[in-house]
Amino acid sequence: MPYKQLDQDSVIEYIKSVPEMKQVFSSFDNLNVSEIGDGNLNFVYNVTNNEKPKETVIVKQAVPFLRIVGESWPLPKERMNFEIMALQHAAKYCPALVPEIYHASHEMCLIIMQNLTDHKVIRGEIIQGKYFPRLAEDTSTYMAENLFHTTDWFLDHKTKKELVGKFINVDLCKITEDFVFTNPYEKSDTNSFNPELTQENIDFIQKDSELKLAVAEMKYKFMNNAEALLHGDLHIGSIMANEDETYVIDPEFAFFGPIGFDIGAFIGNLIMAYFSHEHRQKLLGNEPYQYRKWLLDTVEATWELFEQKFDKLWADHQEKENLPYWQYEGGKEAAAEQRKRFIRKIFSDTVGFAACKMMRRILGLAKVADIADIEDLKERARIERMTLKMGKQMVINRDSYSSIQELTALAKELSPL
Ligand code: SR1
Ligand code: MG
Repeated sequence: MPYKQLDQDSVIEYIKSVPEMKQVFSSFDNLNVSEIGDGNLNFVYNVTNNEKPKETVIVKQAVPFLRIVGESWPLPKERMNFEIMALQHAAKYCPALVPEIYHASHEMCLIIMQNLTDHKVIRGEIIQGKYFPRLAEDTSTYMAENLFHTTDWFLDHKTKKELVGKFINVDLCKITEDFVFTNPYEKSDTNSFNPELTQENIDFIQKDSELKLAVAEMKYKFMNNAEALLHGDLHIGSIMANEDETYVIDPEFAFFGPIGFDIGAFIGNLIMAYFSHEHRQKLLGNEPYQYRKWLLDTVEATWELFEQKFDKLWADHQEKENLPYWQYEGGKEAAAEQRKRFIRKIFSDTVGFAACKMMRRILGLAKVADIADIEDLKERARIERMTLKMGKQMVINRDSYSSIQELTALAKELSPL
């Protein structure tokens, strides 16, 4: 079927034409459709059988423009192919952590998948102060499994390069290059600020040479280090969860890039949530300590679990393959040292990328609701200044942090528990 942009009515017609949908819906007579997309790029429809609410799917379609801006900003709809491929790839290594795909169409640039009716996008829930006991465990597994199994440490040279080729995601990488690593650090029409931020606050980022060099180094790394297949946009709006389960969604930005980019995205978002809850917990009438502590505990646990899991996958693989340097005295120790050094480098990248992800959400086009929805603009600006201050220190000093606790200590220094 040639591409056609769907709407509430034509989604039903499309569903009826897909053979796999007969296994989901016992009848097409009373389907309810609602557009629920709250992201910046695509349209997302919830399709549910009114008579049997358990019969339900999500239809996600890419349109040939950037939704947050409108038709004046063209963006190839074929970006959906990356999401399809990335979900299929993740299903190999951590099927319990990604939604099931029922149908995918490269022509229609759409995917029909499992509707996670018992799970919510965690950003909104974290704003409300909800706990997700499995978040660090599951997110670290998702990252370790997907990232390790797409590195040269695991794949043979040919498979790796062929996969890198399939995931050359020109247009969505350009969005990240512009909106995460460029525009927020200079004067740009795409930036937007809280009016309560002063010129001095903006210059603190945009006119600091050391910071600009550091961000430029992170951008170069993003563009040139094809280490592993990334999710590419792993913020807390790309995770749906409840107390028992976690699902990672929306990998349309997938490409081969530096491993620390995914980890940094997730950790940077939790740090922003931590800052925002200095204000929010009071609004909710809660004692701020417990929830904010949980956010920082989750930052620490995510990194520590990721480090352990990535190292174990790698060590087990080295053992299984009986690599040559395991076959001499001291070889195993050398291999362990090699892993340690590489993971140390991932950590400094994680810190640098987390910083860029934080600063862009304050000065750039796309915000995070955690902070941007704070109605008292003076209070919002106060939280934004802490975020900028922390981001700046992190990116400049990214190589000097020797533990995740040093990073959470910095967050606590700027915004005490
Ligand atoms: C201009 S698009 C802004 C952002 O939306 C996505 O979620 C990505 O984070 C992208 O940078
Ligand atoms: Mg997204």
